[in-house]
Amino acid sequence: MTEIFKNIPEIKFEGKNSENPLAFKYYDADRVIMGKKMSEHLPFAMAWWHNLCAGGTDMFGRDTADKSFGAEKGTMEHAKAKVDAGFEFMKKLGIKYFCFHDVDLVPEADDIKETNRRLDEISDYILEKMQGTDIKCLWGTANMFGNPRFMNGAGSTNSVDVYAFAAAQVKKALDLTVKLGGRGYVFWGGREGYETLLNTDVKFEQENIARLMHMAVDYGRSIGFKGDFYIEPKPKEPMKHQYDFDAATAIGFLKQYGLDKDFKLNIEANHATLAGHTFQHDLRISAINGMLGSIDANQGDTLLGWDTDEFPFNVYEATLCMYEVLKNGGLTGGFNFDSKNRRPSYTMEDMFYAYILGMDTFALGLIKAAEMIEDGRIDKFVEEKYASWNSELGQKIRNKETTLEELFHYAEKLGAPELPGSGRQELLEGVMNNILFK
Ligand code: XLS
Ligand code: CA
Ligand code: CA
Repeated sequence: MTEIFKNIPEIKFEGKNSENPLAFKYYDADRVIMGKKMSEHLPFAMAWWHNLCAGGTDMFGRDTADKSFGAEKGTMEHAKAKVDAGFEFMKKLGIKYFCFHDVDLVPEADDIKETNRRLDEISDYILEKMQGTDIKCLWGTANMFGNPRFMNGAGSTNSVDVYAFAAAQVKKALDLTVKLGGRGYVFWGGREGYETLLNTDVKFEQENIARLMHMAVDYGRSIGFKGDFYIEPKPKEPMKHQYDFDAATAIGFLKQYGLDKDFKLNIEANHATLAGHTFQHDLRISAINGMLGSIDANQGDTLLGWDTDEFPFNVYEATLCMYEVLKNGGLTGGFNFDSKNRRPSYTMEDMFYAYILGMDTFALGLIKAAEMIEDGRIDKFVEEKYASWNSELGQKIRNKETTLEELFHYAEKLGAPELPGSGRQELLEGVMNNILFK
């Protein structure tokens, strides 16, 4: 096998004083943090699409990066070259998982039968590559937003034929996910939404999406898929309004349609901020509902109103993310870098620098989040903040043993409550800084 990333060695941990750009400064796979190896806390995944397919094309210009990997684009040789490149890339970085859309793997043919034949061929090739390695699939998905047929949505489309095509893609993508041993299956509803309510029957569309998801669960379980299904919330882009707006909306939808036992959420940092939330907010909302499943680990630019999918470097955000993940007892999924190099970072070295940055940022976030928990000052404050609820009255309310009238009489007797106590935000932010920079 010819080496593709010729000047890139295996990336090793060298520690924070290293100035070697091709070394980890914080990600030390075997280092134990709170009883678990870093590599177990952080099951990192490579996103097939950004890393192996995307060359930097944007609305104003064509590719800057050459992702041909020595083969002619649009051929099965190219599809295989991407597999070769992907496995070499993951091995050199010590990444154990990948995520894919069906159409990332092979060029889509005019007829679905031919596309599926190509998918069988490439998945056999991927399986071969997986042998003798500990690389696995984190999750698979079907791209139901790129082809023009999905202009009005997939599960939410007005066309029953397009709906059937979407269902066929989901079936095949589930087959592939199971074949490659995937931990999860993602629904990102990129075109499941609307531009104007003047032409949209929202209730009808949402019921049809739910039906598609139910069929996916039934089929998945019938072929032995034991993992989680995920919804990946995103509020907008490409549609003006997407039904899976944020974690809370997606959870409401899953509960409304009886899908909450089989589905969890795949939270993407940049999508949370597009919804006007912090990343931490959507993680917390998912976690308290028992639905924090997996993470797309990128970062947006809040000065821009669109999905920039940048590699994460913000250690504050990564720390608060890992704080939520540790409190959640980890993830059943992992951390997929749904991130892309900036357009001018077009060389092969840049692909490695980007993943090193992302992996180091989350490793540092993990170290610092564990320190925050072990330090205990923040937890202690939160416990004390709610201490009044330990009173007899507090317990009665929590145990659903009070009435409005009883509380009315209690309030009358009291006359006026004392102020509830300082929120100490600045103090706590100082504690976090103190831990981050000590
Ligand atoms: C796009 C989404 C997409 C999903 C998978 O914004 O992040 O990449 O993760 O379809
Ligand atoms: Ca995104
Ligand atoms: Ca994503």
